[in-house]
Amino acid sequence: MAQKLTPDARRAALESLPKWHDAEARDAIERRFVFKDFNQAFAFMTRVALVAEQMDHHPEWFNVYKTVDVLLSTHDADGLTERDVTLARKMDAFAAAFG
Ligand code: HBI
Repeated sequence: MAQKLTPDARRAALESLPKWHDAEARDAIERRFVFKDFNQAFAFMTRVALVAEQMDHHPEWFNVYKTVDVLLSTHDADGLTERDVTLARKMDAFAAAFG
């Protein structure tokens, strides 16, 4: 089972993920993605879904039209783990590719 990040590791992770921020009421990180339109937003979600399945690690997300709000946390660890950081990096890369 993935272990919760230590405070130092968590701080370093967030510094390496400048577009993400701490969630309010949970040991989690959040980011808002805004795309050109709904098609791009959903294409992004589809691409992420494939990786989430491969990783067996899934985002908590909310989509309205061209916006996708994402929260990442590890349910098994009830907090932020390396798996969340890895998925966040992959999501940033996919979003950058979508332009
Ligand atoms: N996704 N974010 C997240 N956190 C988990 O703990 C998690 C998951 N996807 C699948 C998963 N765990 C399974 O490994 C467990 O539910 C068995």
